[in-house]
Amino acid sequence: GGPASLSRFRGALVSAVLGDCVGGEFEGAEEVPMESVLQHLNSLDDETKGNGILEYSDDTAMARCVVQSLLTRAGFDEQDMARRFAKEYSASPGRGYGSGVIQVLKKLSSPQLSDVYQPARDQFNGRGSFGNGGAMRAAPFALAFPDMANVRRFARLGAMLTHSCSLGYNGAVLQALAVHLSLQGALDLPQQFISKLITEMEEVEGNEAARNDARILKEAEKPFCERLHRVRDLMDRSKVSIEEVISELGNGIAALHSVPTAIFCVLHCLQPRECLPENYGGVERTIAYSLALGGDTDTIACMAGAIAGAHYGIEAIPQSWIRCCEGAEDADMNAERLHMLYHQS
Ligand code: 8NA
Ligand code: MG
Ligand code: MG
Repeated sequence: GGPASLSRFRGALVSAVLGDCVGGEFEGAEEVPMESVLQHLNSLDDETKGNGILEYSDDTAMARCVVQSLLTRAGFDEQDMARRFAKEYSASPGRGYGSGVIQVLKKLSSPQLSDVYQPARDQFNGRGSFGNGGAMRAAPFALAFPDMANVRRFARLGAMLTHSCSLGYNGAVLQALAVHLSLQGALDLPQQFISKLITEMEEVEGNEAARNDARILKEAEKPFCERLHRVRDLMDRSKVSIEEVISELGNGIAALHSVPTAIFCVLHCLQPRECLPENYGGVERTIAYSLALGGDTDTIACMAGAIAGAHYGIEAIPQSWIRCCEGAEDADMNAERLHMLYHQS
């Protein structure tokens, strides 16, 4: 489809859920042989097995809150979104939330709370979380706001409800911007895609708060920009090993060690790869490759899935995968509603 077509919206939201659901199998694993990944993915096609459904985790649980809030309020409402996060957590606390963010979610359910951003600010001795929990649920912001400045602004605020460290919320901004650009068809020109992201992040990271956090954590002056330059170096190379990707970009629970990685997975899988089955389309390649990196597989596959799905569209997703992932059908319906909201504004 053309820029911002319904197919791209559906592809983005559904692929994010698939990445989360199929990625759960390997979350936290240090090494994941591609053989195991393909075996896991093949079992999804095998309907005779009656594998039952793969459940979604915190990534999708929180993204669903973001979607419902944006749709119900027809825009960003921090009180409403915070309330939905808290309610979702108390209804289903066993979705695999990060150990720190649970405290925030409990505090957000207090009726006495006057500033919904305060619990996040209190995390980690006042430094705030740099986990990828803000970024993992950032895609819907790109599907609600056509204007890039709004995507930036609301993705940041939405993440700050749980992640007040700039290395956390700027990861969410980067993820939302990647989905935004992909939705416009920007991945047709991968070099320009990465250049645009770097240009945007130069501005996003060019303030005192970001510089300060980076200094305290002994990171580069503009940590996400530095990582995006590494992504560009890796994508220029003809052969890159999984080990190199992990050592250059990371596969961990910090946004800095997972959002640029997810972006790389998408770029690397724009073309067929030797290690991946020939009959795989782009979304399948991207998700399979993300899982093979190990580490925070559900979250990296979820983020890469959103970006890839916005590029390839819903047609690139196997029906058999949709059928066995909890929440995939819901995501498809919500994508249609977001598409309407996006084109109204
Ligand atoms: P979070 O805000 O609790 O952050 C995740 C973790 O990162 C924390 O528990 C800390 O260990 C560490 N961390 C974050 N900020 C700081 C800081 N300023 N100083 C020191 N340590 C810090 O949770 P989240 O919502 O960001 O979740 C991130 C990931 O963890 C998600 O992928 C989620 O699924 C979860 N998770 C990951 C695994 C895994 O093995 N990869 C397993 C279960 C849950
Ligand atoms: Mg998860
Ligand atoms: Mg995870």
